[in-house]
Amino acid sequence: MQTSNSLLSCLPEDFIFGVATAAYQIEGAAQLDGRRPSIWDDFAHAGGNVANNDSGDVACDHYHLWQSDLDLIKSLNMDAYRFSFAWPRVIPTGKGATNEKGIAFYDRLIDGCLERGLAPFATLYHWDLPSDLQQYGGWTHRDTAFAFADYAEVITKHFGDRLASLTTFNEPWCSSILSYLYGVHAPGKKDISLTLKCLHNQHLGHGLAVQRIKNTNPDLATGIVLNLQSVYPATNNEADKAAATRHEIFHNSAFLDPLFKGHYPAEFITELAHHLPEKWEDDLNTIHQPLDFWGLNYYTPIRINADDNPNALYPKSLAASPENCERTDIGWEVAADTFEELMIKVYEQYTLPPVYITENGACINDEPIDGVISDVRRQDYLDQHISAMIRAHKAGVPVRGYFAWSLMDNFEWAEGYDMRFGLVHVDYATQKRTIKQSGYWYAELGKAQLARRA
Ligand code: GCO
Repeated sequence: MQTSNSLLSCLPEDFIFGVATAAYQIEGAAQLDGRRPSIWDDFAHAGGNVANNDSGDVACDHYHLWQSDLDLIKSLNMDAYRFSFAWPRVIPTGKGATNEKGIAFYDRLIDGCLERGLAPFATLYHWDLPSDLQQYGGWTHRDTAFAFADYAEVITKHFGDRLASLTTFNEPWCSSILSYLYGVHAPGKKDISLTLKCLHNQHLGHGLAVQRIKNTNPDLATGIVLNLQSVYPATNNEADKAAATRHEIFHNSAFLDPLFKGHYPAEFITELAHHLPEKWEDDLNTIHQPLDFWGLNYYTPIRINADDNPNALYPKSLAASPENCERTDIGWEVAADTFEELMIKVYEQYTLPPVYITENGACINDEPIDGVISDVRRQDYLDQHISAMIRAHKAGVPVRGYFAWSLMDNFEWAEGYDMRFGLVHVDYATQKRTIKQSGYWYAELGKAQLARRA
């Protein structure tokens, strides 16, 4: 297997390497300087929803440690830093008045990136909806889409001329299906009708926000980040193959089609249109905005069995648990070829703008031994997946950059702090950061890419 380093010369010299984080997962300072609660504060504080009843109250205390964290990113020879704005820090109630201390924090953070030569790749929504909007139904209520567009305009006016790009949503699949159908993420509902209303209103919010961003700053590169699934039937039997096709329509095409084709998949409409908001058709042109880029977050494939329960909901698919495969410590299968296959397949099926790999990484929970974290399995995962990305690029996929998830261990949503995805270890008792072996390996790759431009 060729390694990333041996394949690096296959990438353009302007290809960028970066690291990614998200506000609620790293900032902490949850009740400080005017920030009001988000649905994730409420979900975590409710108890029983997050491992160990962990929350983002303190997290990695990035709100106070952002300067040394930016120094850390620079020391890893990175070109770019992907972070998210916390809506409840910028517009605490979700609508109306902005919070000057919140604006000031992101002013310092973005200027700090620029001073260190780090391109700021920002996300508007990484799941921390202001709780004040949730009391009106949050994303299941159409008004939230318009509040989101107002928020997008505020961010663009304050920061747009300094950002390398602005992403509307990180993984709307998580903030709709994981949050409203499976109940695993905030606000923890299990209702197909609420799921479809949330999914559609988030699509609408995306389209409205792109219009506002472009009206405010036409030059600001604008896109969306999707966690598409690499779907395979668990067996060769026809029922599993049909279930895999249905699964792909529900979990991938219900996002890709409205965003990039201007309509929902026909089968999705046949099966589920009655759960969409009234007059949903009238929103399709707004949703279908031209984008400068899109982001792909990828970790693991999914293998599908048919769900033959007569009461099963569409898409009537179940995730199989294959035997004898390599897994990370969160239980996700490691199969880098499925990453390459997904990228090639999606560009065969859709007309898409260039893509950034906005998240890829491994949950490996190694702890320091004599101050050293020898996370060889994460290094191997990154090497295999960056190599797979380069092969997809050689096959014609217009990939422009790669962001490792994550800069540092952080609040892993329902898994709390038990699951570690960082290139840098965080001792949460002391907030001490320790670069792991994988971090040093990734830094060497970044250094090699920088050297190609010298
Ligand atoms: C996601 C989120 C990240 C996660 C990471 C590991 O993709 O789910 O963007 O916030 O922490 O992916 O699950």
